[in-house]
Amino acid sequence: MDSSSSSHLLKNEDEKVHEDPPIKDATVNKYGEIMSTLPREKDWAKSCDDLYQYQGFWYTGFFLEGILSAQDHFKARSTDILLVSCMKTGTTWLKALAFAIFTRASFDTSSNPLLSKGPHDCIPFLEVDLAQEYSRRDMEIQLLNTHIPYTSLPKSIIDSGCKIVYIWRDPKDVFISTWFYVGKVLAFMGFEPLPMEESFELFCRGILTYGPYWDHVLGYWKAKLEFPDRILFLKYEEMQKDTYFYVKKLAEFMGYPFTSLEEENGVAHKITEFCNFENLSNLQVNKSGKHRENTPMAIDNNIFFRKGKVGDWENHLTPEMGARLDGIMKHKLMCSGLIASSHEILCPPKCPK
Ligand code: PAP
Repeated sequence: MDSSSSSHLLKNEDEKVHEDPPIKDATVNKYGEIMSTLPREKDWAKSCDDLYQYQGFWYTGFFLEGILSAQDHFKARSTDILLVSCMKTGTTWLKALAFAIFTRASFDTSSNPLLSKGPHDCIPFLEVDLAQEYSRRDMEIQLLNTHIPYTSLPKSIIDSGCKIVYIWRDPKDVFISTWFYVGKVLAFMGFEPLPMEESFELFCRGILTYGPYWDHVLGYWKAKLEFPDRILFLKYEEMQKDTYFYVKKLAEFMGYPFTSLEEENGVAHKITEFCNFENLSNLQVNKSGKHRENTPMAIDNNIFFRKGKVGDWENHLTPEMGARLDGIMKHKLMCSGLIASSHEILCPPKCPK
């Protein structure tokens, strides 16, 4: 990678390519009309706004407006690299790894912007940061991230042929991670989160922001089967077992493989260690800093770091609840080739092509 393609990542606001005009009222009204026709279900809190079902998936009004706007306006480029996940499946980790890989010619791990900005501030989030008609997109930035399901991606992403990295995770840990995260966010907004058992029922019915979880995974898996070279499929549990292997795989897929000199100098190892849960969660910026600081959407970076463990569900769900989620996942995914048995939810074949 040439260093000029990464130095822009630190550009100031005033150096960016586009300026945002005010959002047009007509656009907001247009989405309001669409949204008023959609099926609704209650979210994971008492007296909180509903979730809307759009193109088969559930969203809060805030995310749905962003998705509708991104579908209308976002212009992808063939050189983009899209990091995709359903919520709480390893996005923060994947963003840190991809950013450290992409910027390594300009910054080593002692000077990387990840030391002073959380991973979510280093890579823009499509449906929030890039959804407007005149996006503030820095045209040099190749990395972006989204939770949008494959079948709802803006058409320009599909047409561009850009690379996609997808990360998924055992649904039992996804549920627990989501429950703790959503509980904190809702409490912060002044809502009383539902008890775990009630949220679990909703999760099993597929009702969660960006859910059903299994349909999200299946959508990208089918796309992977159709476009094998375009999509890299990663699994959180496998990455925990052999992060170094997947860091090299990710770099290769992104088009920035580690050179033999870099291998000799241990660059891939350093990135692996730098981005591990222990190190990242203990950086001051992630302990006490804020994501989207100085905006109305500011949120503590530490909300994205909880335990970072495989199998924490066992501390919170009964074996019956675990078996129920495994059963749903198996039923939904078995014929897809992604998993051949419920055992593989936890132990998939290494790095499916
Ligand atoms: P997001 O969808 O809000 O972006 P996401 O990063 O996908 O969240 O998921 C958060 C989970 O990843 C948390 O899992 P837990 O609740 O089971 O602990 C979080 O702790 C974990 N996580 C964050 N950073 C890392 C990391 N560097 N390595 C491994 N796991 C991580």
